Amino acid sequence: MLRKTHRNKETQTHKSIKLIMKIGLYRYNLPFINPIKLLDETMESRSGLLIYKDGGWGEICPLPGFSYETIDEAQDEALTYIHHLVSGTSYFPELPSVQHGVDCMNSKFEYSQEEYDKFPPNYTFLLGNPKEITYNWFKLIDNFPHTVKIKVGRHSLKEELKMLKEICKKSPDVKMILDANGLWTKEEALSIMGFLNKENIEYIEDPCNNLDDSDFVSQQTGIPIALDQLLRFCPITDWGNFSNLKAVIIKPSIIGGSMACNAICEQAQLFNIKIVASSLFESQLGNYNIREIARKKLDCKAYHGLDTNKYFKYSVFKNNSFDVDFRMLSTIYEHED
Ligand code: OSB
Ligand code: MG
Repeated sequence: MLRKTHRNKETQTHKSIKLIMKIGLYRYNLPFINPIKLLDETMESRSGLLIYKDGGWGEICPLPGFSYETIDEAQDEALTYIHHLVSGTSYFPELPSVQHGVDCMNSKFEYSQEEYDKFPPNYTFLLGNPKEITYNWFKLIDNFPHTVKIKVGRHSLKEELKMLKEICKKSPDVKMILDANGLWTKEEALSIMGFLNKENIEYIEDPCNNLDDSDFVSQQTGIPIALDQLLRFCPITDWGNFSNLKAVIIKPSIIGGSMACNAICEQAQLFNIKIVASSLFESQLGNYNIREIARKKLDCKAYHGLDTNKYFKYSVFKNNSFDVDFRMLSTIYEHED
């Protein structure tokens, strides 16, 4: 009886919000199942903003350590954007995360399970220390994924090499995407690569913290590299100078709106470089939006690495649906015509 009353109340609130709302800005804070350490900081949860207008949803969620802007700066600019919209003047956002969120909102993507299932992530993403990663890989023994992305450069060379060798031994055909986030020196990268079969390595994302050392690693080993955080230090006109640049990683939350993403995409196609649309631990809604960008706008139908939803304890979508769950959001701004 109690449950029923509660459920009724819930749908009512949801309906009334949906009917009157035209423009809204909301904040979420989603805890991870286990704390996540990407660089120095350990993250217990992910905070971001959802922006809504007339049936379209966008997400604005700079990530500390990776984005230049903070979430508070992004929120300020999102509010500036909204105030212009409400007063009928135009404003083009400057911050990449805001550009991206506004672009998605205006694209009015449709969310459905059927579409979602047609376009699963191209690689399995594994996080954790070398023991956890090895263990989690072994758990997939029934049907090892073809490609796995693994963070490296975080633990001792010995432990990481052991992990990579064990993974290759268990699944000799595996293709590994190694993401060092610039944490290896070129000597470290060379020494660990010397023990691996290069057939098992799809590419290394940002092996070292600068373009020259990263290029040196691929030159010496014949192993391709991909540019992710290093992309911003590399003018598009220099892409041809690399000895083996296989992919550029597009994180729209960092690169910005569709204009910036499309420019990179066009150039990549010219150079025959793979484009990988990738996540910044957006919420499930932001993750879906990036899939839609990859599928519909960047024309990189085959490539996207967005296997990050599994690390979240809760979703901004209601159970088994793609309806936004307003109970997960706090309202920053709402406006009705
Ligand atoms: O360097 O690719 C990265 C997540 C947050 C910040 C930076 C990175 C990542 C990932 C996510 O690796 C996995 C992916 O989408 O490839
Ligand atoms: Mg990366």
